[in-house]
Amino acid sequence: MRADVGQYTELQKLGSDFARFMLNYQFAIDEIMTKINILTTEFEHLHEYSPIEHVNARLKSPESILDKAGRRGIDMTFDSFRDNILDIAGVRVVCSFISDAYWVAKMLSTQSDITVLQVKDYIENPKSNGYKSLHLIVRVPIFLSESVEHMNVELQIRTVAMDFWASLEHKIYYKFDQEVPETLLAELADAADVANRLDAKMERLHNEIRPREIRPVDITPAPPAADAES
Ligand code: 0O2
Repeated sequence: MRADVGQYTELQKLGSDFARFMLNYQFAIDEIMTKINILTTEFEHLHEYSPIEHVNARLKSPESILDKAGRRGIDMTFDSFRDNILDIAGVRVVCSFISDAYWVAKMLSTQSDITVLQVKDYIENPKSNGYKSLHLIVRVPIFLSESVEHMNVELQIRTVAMDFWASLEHKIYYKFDQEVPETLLAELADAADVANRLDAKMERLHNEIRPREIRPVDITPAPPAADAES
């Protein structure tokens, strides 16, 4: 095979542009992680327990971004990826209790530098397969040497039981390539019900020592700004 030096140089440039594009999303994740760490540490100090079991962050791979853009008919430009693919940076917060999940959402979304663009409350309104989680798309500023960029981050906030169910369901869908047998779907629906009852029971027990109400988030997403970057 003969190497085409022109193509090779273009690929190198594309790789380098992609790396620069992704770097800003990594900074946005870093900002959100710092906010979560501060909230958790303060909460632990005040209440002597942690509302958060664990936090994961991930950057969508360039392959997944191109794949999603292709599936959704999104223009193959960085501007278009930024405007239309809102989960390039993702942070998943796994909480002990449902009330904690809403607390985390509220504490983050009311910070003055955060703009909430979208809220999907699959805890209040689970998906038909049983999936539960609270999803927020937030915009956070990152301060660079010569500019301030506003980056979108997808937050998924849920309980341990919801997370356990979602990761198993994801593995099953992956294994069966989306064609999951009916019996397994029924078992998954049943498992979702068990997980819900566990969450409700744990919340009740926890309330015995620390009474709290489950208050779903009351967040109105900001209207899209005509000149803002997405
Ligand atoms: P991945 O690989 O996990 O990132 P969007 O994709 O955000 O443009 P969508 O799908 O309407 O639009 O957003 P939604 O409903 O907020 O879901 C976003 C993410 O939530 C998904 O990302 C999954 O991670 C998770 N999710 C949503 N529904 C389910 C579900 O039924 N089961 C499981 N296990 N996870 C779910 P992606 O992009 O699908 O994949």
